[in-house]
Amino acid sequence: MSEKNQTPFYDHGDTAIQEARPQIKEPPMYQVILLNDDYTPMDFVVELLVQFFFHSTEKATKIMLDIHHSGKGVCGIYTEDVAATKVSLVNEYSQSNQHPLRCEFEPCNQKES
Ligand code: TYC
Repeated sequence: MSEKNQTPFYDHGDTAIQEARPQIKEPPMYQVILLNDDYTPMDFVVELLVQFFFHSTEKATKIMLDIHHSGKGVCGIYTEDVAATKVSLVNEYSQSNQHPLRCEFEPCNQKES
């Protein structure tokens, strides 16, 4: 573009400048869920909750028992890529130990069915 075509800007000291507000939004969050089954040993689930989700042994035991009684439970809440990575690592670890334990993730605002 040639400089001739551009309208010159003269500030006579009466120009009001409004700063744009930063367009920052919280990322959508996902909950990582463990499903109950009849075969995976309880202590394997507790150790997994400590190792992959950094819960204390006491909290991990509570989560494991909650899953055992209710069918599923939340291990932690993360951004999408962190949740997806945790799910892959946990499922690979369970499979490599020949346990049928299943881990999934879903958006936090998803309605319960
Ligand atoms: N129900 C299993 C048992 O009785 C224990 C268990 C708990 C398995 C939680 C999976 O996500 C799970 N050995």
